[in-house]
Amino acid sequence: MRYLIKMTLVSISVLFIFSNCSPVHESAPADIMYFILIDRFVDGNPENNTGNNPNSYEPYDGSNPEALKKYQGGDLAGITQSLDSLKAMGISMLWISPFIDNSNTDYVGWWPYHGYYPIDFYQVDEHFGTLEDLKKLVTAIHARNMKIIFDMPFNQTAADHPWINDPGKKNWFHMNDQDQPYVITDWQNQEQIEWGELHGLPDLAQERPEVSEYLFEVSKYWIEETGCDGFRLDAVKHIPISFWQEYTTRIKNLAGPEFLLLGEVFWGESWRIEPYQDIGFDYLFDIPGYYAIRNTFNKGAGLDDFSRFYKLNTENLPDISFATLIDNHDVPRFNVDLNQHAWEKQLLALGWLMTAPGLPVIYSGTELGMKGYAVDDVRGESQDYLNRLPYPSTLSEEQLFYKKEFVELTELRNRYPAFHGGDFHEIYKDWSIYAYLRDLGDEHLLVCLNNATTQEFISIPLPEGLEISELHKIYGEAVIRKEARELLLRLPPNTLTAWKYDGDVSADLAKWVAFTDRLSGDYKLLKLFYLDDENKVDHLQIAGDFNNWQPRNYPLTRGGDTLWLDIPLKRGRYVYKFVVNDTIWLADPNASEFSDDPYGGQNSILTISD
Ligand SMILES: [Ca+2]
Ligand SMILES: [Ca+2]
Ligand SMILES: [Ca+2]
Repeated sequence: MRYLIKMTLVSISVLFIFSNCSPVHESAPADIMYFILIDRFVDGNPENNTGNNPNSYEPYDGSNPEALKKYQGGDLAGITQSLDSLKAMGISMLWISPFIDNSNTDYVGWWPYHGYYPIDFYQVDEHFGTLEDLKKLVTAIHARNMKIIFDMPFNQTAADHPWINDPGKKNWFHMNDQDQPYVITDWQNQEQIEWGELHGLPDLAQERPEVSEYLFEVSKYWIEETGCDGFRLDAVKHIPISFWQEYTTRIKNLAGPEFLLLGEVFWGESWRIEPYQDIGFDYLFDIPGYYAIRNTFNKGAGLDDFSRFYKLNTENLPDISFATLIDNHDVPRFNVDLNQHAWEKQLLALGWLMTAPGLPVIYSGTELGMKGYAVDDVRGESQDYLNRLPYPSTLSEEQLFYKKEFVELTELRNRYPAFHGGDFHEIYKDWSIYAYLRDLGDEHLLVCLNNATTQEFISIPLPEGLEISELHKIYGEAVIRKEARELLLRLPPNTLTAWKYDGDVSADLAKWVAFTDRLSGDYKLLKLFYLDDENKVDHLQIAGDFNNWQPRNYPLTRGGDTLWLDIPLKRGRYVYKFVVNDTIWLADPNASEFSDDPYGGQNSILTISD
């Protein structure tokens, strides 16, 4: 029933868009990228499903999770068949998982259906099709005015790559003095990260000219054979920066400045990404932003912490264009652990992605609300394969509804260039509500999102330098009224609303605004205490996933040798640490639960239920 009501409201707002149609902009709409794990998408040719090993294929029927370690039949022909429906979804660019020929055997029980165990860099894997299928796909993409980028795994090879036993290729791999592979034991040590084996796979020595030359020739081959539009480069942080500097220059010289290079530097901290910002990539994935989005819209971190995070990210990484994401095939899907409001929260996170700067990258299945699974939850094994379920061959009514809601967001982004290329200004933030402007030329947009599970009423004072006369709703369900220098809003729970307005934004309008300490109806105040019996604490803060691990001050009172902190939190399960005197990070000894942190220490866990 809820669906029907919501659909009616949406169709009214769609009519509203057309009746207030904005002038058509000259600039082409920016891209929305869609990521396809080839094997898990559409099976366009069942004849290639077993490849050259019948054991490699076992269809998943919902009750045999072991089958997900094998191939599921998706292929290049299946993608070609799906292009019209992808285009209709507002997608303009595809990133496909590696099609390069993979090992023909399993690796400790796992078949290389994901494409990251290359055995022949010059062949198409037999499960995915042929070179002809690949060329057909690129032609069909370009015929629809779409683009496609290929995933290039250059860090490692399959464990049974023929070079392993080739004496002439001995030094193509990283080996230590004892002729043994390096193992990554210290994730703070960049040399280990670059030279150590990932998942125990042979690690290519890209600093050797013959290896870098080979990888360049491979790239050149695929560009010249297919006319693809770019590469997504895998495991960038595991390959020396010197390689990337030369590689990106040579590829741009070969394929032209428009050839897109998207790098995967999988670090959650912006300072770790900083060294990669000026080495020739057009885009890097916004992994820090991924964590902030997840902590905020899935776990209930405050929007002030979200904003503090983005400010830091923007300031630390001024030269990066980000490819933004809410999840991908390497992490649990966004909605993992979200039982209540799972789709609403996911749509809200996607609403942020579609109205914020960056190149949105959507993991296939996101538009259907495909369910995510937590690490180690189900079988005590990697979560990977459970977050890589096959794309449904027929869509349920619920999935069709989700897809329709998703498409409303892509249409919103595609219709208004300011969402992609406009200036960003906050105008309001409290614990649950975030309002911001996107401004490009004479296109002025206002977005307000409510991350509370409760309906909220707020008033936003208009900052100096912002003039708003008329507001026209272009997306969502909130109600707005302008009175003198104030906007009055009623915001439904878990929603984002956008307006186009007539008015003016002065060139010196501040990018960030002060935090309004206003709690939505779904917050609770939690008291945590810290025993300071030696009276050594001058400054006590907390950092956790509820504030994106940015240490934050909370109201603090002292009673004898005990310090009490008042922390507003929503229902959920959180991981945190005390930060004492700005430098010492400690688990809360009074927590009832703990987990390991990535640095050999412990985090505390707290759970807030109803
Ligand atoms: Ca197939
Ligand atoms: Ca193969
Ligand atoms: Ca490496």
